Amino acid sequence: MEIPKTVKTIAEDIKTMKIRGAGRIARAAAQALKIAAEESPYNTPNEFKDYIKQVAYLLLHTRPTAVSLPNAVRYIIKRFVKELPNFATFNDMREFIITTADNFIKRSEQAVARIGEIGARRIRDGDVLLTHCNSSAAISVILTAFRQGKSIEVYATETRPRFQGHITAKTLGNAGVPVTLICDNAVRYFMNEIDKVIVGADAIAANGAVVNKIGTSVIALSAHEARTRVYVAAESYKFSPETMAGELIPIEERSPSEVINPKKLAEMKNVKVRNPAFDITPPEYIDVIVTEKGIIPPQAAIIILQEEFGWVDISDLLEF
Ligand code: RI2
Repeated sequence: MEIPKTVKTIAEDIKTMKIRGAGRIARAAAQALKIAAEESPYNTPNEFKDYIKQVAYLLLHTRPTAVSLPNAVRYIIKRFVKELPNFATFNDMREFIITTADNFIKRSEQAVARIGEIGARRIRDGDVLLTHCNSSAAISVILTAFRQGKSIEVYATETRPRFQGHITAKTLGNAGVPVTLICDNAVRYFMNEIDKVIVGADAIAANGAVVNKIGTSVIALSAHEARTRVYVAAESYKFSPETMAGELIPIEERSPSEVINPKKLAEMKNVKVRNPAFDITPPEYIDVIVTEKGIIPPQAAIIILQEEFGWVDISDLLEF
């Protein structure tokens, strides 16, 4: 079926990480469904239904790990499918997708702001924080605490291979927060100076394990050894319903060219490159997860999942 170029561009931008960050990816997917509805080349209910499903499929196959992406698509499609018998005209269908996508985007933005408010309560005046990669949720906590007048300092890892830590350092620095940019491998060297580690999440499993940017698990391990607390800031749509039914969260492996120049690699004999984008931090190394619904210990992840999705029928989830 024909899919508008604007929609395909969003899918491509997610794939190439022009649009990145689990929350932003989710909002971009919702936006893409909205645009797809607005620019639909099909105007009969049956065609439109199949077309929307195809757009959903395209979006779902852009990046595999961030659960926020399928959860955003599901939020819209599930409601759409449930409402199908009640649509009188094609226009009703189109309007429904547009409104539901807008609702998701609004809900997502509000969640990030709320996480900031809730998480900032756990930050004390004088705290030295460490963050990894570039998480809007973690930044929301840090900036809210800072704007409340708490004197804080942040260590930001550069986050090889894509250096998203530079974005974090710039954002926080521009807001007036004192930032120290460090190499990823300097984390243990500085850990004893850190009061709290605060990171985001791409996905959270039913047992409270957190999937986040590669390197997070070694930071959490180092924090655990130094008895430094680890906070994860994540919206409820980052929790993976599939994991309630025993599915594993796939870990994206990206191109070797992000790690080393292909020409340089070609000069090396018997060398291959692996480039996993994420790793898994077990719940034992996480103190709390800050969600927009409140703060939970990682072991309570199942409660958030049940509130969001009820008991999961895996065949239902895999439909898209
Ligand atoms: P927010 C990012 O993934 C990072 O791993 C970050 O911690 C996580 O998404 C959550 O980001 P990537 O897209 O949703 O850079 O909190 O691979 O912004």
